[in-house]
Formats: sequence, structure tokens, C-alpha cells
Amino acid sequence: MAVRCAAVVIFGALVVLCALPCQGVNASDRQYLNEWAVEIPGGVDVARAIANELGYELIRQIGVLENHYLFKHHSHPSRTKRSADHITKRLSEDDRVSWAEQQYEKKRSKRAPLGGECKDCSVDKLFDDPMWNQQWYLQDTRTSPSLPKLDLHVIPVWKKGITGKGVVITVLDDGLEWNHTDIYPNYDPAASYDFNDNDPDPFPRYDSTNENKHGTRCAGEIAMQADNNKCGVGVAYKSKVGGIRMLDGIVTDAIEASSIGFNPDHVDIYSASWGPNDDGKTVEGPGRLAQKAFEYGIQKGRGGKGSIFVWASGNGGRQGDNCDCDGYTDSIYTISISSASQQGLSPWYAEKCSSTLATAYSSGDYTDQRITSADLHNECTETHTGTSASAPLAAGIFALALEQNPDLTWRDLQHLVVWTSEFDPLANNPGWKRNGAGLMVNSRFGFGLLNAKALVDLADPKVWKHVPEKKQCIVRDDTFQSRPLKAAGEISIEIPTKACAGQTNSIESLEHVQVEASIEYTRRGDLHITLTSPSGTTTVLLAERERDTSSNGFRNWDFMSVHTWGENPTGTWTLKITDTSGRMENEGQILTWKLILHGTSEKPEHMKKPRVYTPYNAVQNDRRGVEHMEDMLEESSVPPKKMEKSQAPAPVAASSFAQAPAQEEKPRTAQAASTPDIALLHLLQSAFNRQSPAIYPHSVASLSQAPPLRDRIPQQKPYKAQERLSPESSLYNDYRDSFYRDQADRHRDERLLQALFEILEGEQQ
Ligand SMILES: *[C@@H]1O[C@H](CO)[C@@H](O)[C@H](O)[C@H]1NC(C)=O
Ligand SMILES: [Ca+2]
Ligand SMILES: [Ca+2]
Repeated sequence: MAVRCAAVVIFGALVVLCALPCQGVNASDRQYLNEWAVEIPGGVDVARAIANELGYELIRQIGVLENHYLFKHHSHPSRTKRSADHITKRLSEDDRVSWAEQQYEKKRSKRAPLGGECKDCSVDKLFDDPMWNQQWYLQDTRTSPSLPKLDLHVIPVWKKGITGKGVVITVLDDGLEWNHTDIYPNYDPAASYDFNDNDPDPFPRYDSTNENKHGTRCAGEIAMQADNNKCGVGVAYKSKVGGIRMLDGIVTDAIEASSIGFNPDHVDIYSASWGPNDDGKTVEGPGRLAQKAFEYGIQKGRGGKGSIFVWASGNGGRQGDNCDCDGYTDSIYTISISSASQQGLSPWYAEKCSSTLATAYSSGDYTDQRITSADLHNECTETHTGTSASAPLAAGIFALALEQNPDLTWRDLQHLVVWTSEFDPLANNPGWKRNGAGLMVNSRFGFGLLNAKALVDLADPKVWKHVPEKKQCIVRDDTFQSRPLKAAGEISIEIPTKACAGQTNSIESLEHVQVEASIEYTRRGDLHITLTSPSGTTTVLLAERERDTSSNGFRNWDFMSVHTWGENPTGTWTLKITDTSGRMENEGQILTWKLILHGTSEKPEHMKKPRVYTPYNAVQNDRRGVEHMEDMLEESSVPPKKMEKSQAPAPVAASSFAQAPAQEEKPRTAQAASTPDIALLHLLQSAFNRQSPAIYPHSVASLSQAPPLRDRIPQQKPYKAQERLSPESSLYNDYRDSFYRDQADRHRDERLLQALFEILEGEQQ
């Protein structure tokens, strides 16, 4: 690596330093700071006293290390070539101090700040893990204060000493490489099983394409070790994690039920980053056994407090899918988690629906950073993607909440998520509305971005009062006769209700609402269903799905919404069904419906005062600098591209985090001389013409031995290609269909995109 000089602003003073190759650094090259790390068993009060006596400022506790403090000396120069041994000696000889050491700069490759003092930017080096600095969703890695501040506010929780201790999470997936050195110390065999092979060992099946990396990646996000100089840091890095291997084989209702119900007195949280195909035309929910397993977990799990089920909301956005048609995310028992990109936007793969409860960060556009985790073969990855990556982050945050308060019930936790998730960092997206209880909600994000600190603080047993007993009130009309539906028509059903007033199951304050309906229709994907509450909140229960041409309709399907959470349900509800497709041949009928109100007879304690929204990351709202940078970046490094009318270009401010796009075009082979997008189309075309199994990712990839072409093909190409492939392109549709048909793809990472990518790789060989 070449020696590079960089101007860095530290504590307001401009210092020019040269980053030397690390292997050349020895003690004489060190730059000593006027800071000392001190271990003081007596705690913070003693630390403050010592600092006062000896002329230091007490800066803070060091990370999560109890009784370790950072001191700054008032009169010592801020940077010196020589260590101040006499000062260190004075400290360490104080008998209240058990250890002290002067801090010196560790040479790390730095990103040159873009100017301006960066007081709020992360200068903490909490952990030595090599990928910790990439974990932008856990710490503030901004290089400039003008960028939006990110992160899920986990560090303040860790600083309280809460790291997931005593909480058990299992990842329902394709296996867990439990001897991975960044996972092994947290591995819990009692939370693990292999339902594909029916034995207790969930170790994944290795193959040439590393198909079964998904579970290990999800588990790593939760429980990677901290400060072990390996990969990154898990959200709940002291929690216990297990793996249920159940996706690597034929998945049955029994396998799902066994997984969902595995050891529920031991496992606290089940994290599932899979579901029915996100192909835009599937309607599928848990079978009888899986449904029973959910119910058992809710009633009996965690000693009766209820198992916590965390579900990835789905990756079918580009397939026109929406999570209304996924009975797992749609269940009242699951906490369904969607994604936001580094730019605070809804990513291209995200699905919309009224059952999503909250959001965590994940991948976005190709310039956005992705998620760091452990990977197969004891490796690490910084490219975990999709809603698959969001759900485990949420599961990790919930583990922190359960350490803070192990008595939380499954409903307490849902209430906590509703009440503390943040609208502010996602405010730049369309679709926000304020419901009748004053809560901001959006079908892309639920109640917003998780805020670990707010969640854990509110969960504190000193603060939190359990929510009252759950009640259920079913509203139906026994005189209802089926009503015809047709194209360009609208059916409107008024549902007046007293919400079981005067009965023991009366409902004052709503939680979930379900509309259970049976509907026949010639083209299911053209139906649009909304529900309007007495408070005037209109929720889309079902949005159109272009690719869903099925004539099967819905049979006793539960459409679920959380959007009226906290509202009083008394009054008249309106259910509307429309079809604006213009396909005049469409017809059908609604056969039955019932409205199921879930909630409590009295308002939960925490809801007696209105929710107050504060800026989540205050500096984020100062976007002046950001806009300026967007302009610059747009001019300098983003090549002009044609945009669909309605698709505004995503702001690229955050792209300075990632590699700058599109500047390093690697030499390509002759056939790829046209644009990569067209080339990919040609590749797909020829692949289809051959009708060979080569169109499937496995076989293509198995042809391609190392070296990894992945490194040689810029990541943005497949993304760009995919952007170019319009959802209406029959070529793409056919490919997509064959992709889902060949192997039901239940993972919720960017697997379809990866498959396209691998075709490109294969052809380039
Ligand atoms: C984990 O186990 C596998 C299979 O036994 C083995 O190949 C691998 O080397 C082990 N990894 C580590 C880090 O021990
Ligand atoms: Ca680690
Ligand atoms: Ca879906």
C-alpha cells in the first residue's frame, strides 16, 4: 500500500499525518495522545474524584467495559512522539487504580473527512474486530457531519452493560456453521436441531456455490463475538444462538411446525428470514401444524410469556409482490420486519403491507453499504442483503430488550416496538400517515426504524407496566349475502360495531385487526381491498399484484393490519373492494367476511399519554450539506442515466461510504463490449434458447471454478442490469418463473439478483 497523506481534523486542530503501512510501525513511530485508559474498580464516582485530584477530565467509560474509563490530561500536549511515563506511573501507583495506559494512535486506514469538524462522528474504537468499522448500522461511521446520521442506537444499550446475556435466539434457516470462530462461544446446542436430516447437529451442507450460507449469516448478525479480532460484532454479542436447519430440503408443514415450536421453554426468540416465494403470485400461509406451533409458542413458550417470532417481510418488491399475501408475516404472532437502506429509503426489493410492524437497516442500491456478518468456511462477509438481513438485527435488538426485562410478554414486546420505532429517519419516503392514536405508520415500514435504546429504556421493569389482558371481539353480519364483484366496480361494506362493549371482551384500545374473508375472482391480482376505521384511518389490506393471474381467490384468508394500533374501534368500519385494472372480463364475489378486533379493554399504561416524536438522529435533519454533496457526486461520478418518469434518482449522498460507482470499468471480453445490461439480456436470451440447466444458478456456478469472478465484475453491473430488466419484460419474467419453479426460493436475501450475477460470471468464463 502506498504511503498516503491526509488532512485530518482532530479536536478542532488541523493535523497533517501520514498513514504508514502498518507493518512498518514500531513503538518509535507512535503518536501518543493526552489520553489515558484507566481501570478503577471503585466505579465512576471514584474515577471522577481521581480525575479532579490529578488534573484530568473524565471523558467516558470505555465501551462496554465496566470500571474502565478514558481520562484526558489537562496540561499534557495532545500529540507527542514520546510516551509520558511519569504521568502513567503517577496514575498506576494510585491505589484506587488497578491499571493505566497512555493511549496512542493505531494506524488504521482512514477515510479522509470531507471537511468540517466532526464532533458527533464516531471516533470510538470500541472493538478490534476488523469489520467493526463497516457496521454503519450499529455505530456512526460518518466521515462528515453533513451526512445523515445512521445507526440503530445499539451502542448506548451496550454501554449500559446490556448485550443479550441470558437470552436464547434460534435462527430457522438452512443450517448454522456453529464452529465458526466468531459464533462458537455463543453457540447453543439446546437451541439447535437439524429437521432436514433429523439429527441434533444443524451444521450446513457445503456445496460448490455455498448455497447454504444464509443461516450462518443471519446468526452472525445476532451473535458474532465482540473484540475477538474476527469479522464484526453481533447486535446481541453475549446472547446464545442456535440454528434450526430446515430450509435445505423439502419443507413441509411438519418441518415448519417442528422448527417454530422447537424447545420453546429454552428458546426465547425465533428469527426467520424466509417465507413463501416472493414471486408476486403466491398466496400462502402457515399450514395447520405450523399455525398450532405458533399458537403453542405464544401460549406456552417462555414459561407462558410467549415465544418471540421475528419474520423478514419479504423481498418481492421488484416482482410486484406484497406481504399481504404471506401468511407468516401477516400473522398476529410474528413481528414482521422490513428494510431501509443506508440512505433511509425503502429499497427496491421491499414489499408493502399493513402487517409490517417495524424496520431495520439492510442493503439498498448498489452504492449502498450492506450488512456485515459471519460467513461459511469460517469467513466473514460484508454483503449480506435483503429483508433477510433486517430480521436478525431486529431479533438481536429484542434480545437486548429481554435481557433488560425478561418478564416481557410477546405482546409487551410488540407494544414496545410500536411505541419506540422511529418515523423521523424514514420521513423522506411516501406513504406516512398518522393514525387515530397519533402514531405514524407506513405500509413500507410499519411504525418505523427500530430504536434499540428507546426500546430497551422503555422495557426497563422500573418503567414498563405489562399491557392488560388480551381481548378479542369478532364482528360479523349473519345476514350477509354474497355480493358480486366486477371490473371497474366497487363494493363497500359498512361494519358498525360497539366493539363488544358491556361484555368481558370489550375493546377500548386496538392492537391487530384482521379481516377474514372468502373471495372468488377471475384474476386475483387485480383486487384492491381497503379498510377504514371509525377514526378515519384507511389501510390497504391488499394491493394489486400484476403477476398474480390466479383464479383461486382467497379462502378464509386473514388480512391483517397493525395500522389502527391504539385506536378505539367503536363506530363504523368500511371495507372496500375495487378493481381498477380495466380488464372488463374480470368478475367474482365476496362470499363471507368477519372483522376480528384484537386489543385490550383498557388503555395500556404507556399509552395514556400521547406518543411524542422526537428527531431520532437530530443532526439528520440538517440536510443542507447533504444536498450540496448530492449535487457534487451526481456531477462527478455518476454517469448520466435514463430514468423512468416516475422513478426519481435515489440520492447518492451516502455513496461516499462505499466504493465510488462506475469509475473502474475492468477490461471485458469481446462479447460483452456492449453495455452490461444489454449483454446480460443477451446472456439470458442465449441461456433460455439452450434450454439447458445452465440457466439455473447452481449449475452455472458449478462450472465456474475459482478464481472468484465476483471480484472482477463490478457489483453495480448486475444491479444496473436488473434495473434495466423491466418487470414487464417477458424474458425476465420467464427467467424469474423458472428461477422460482426450479427451487422454491424461500430465502429473503437478494438471491434472484445473485442468480443473474452468476449467469453473468458463468458466461464471462
Ligand atoms: C468446522 O467443522 C467443519 C466440518 O467438520 C470443518 O471442516 C472446519 O474446519 C471446522 N471449522 C473450524 C473453524 O474449526
Ligand atoms: Ca467478532
Ligand atoms: Ca412476499
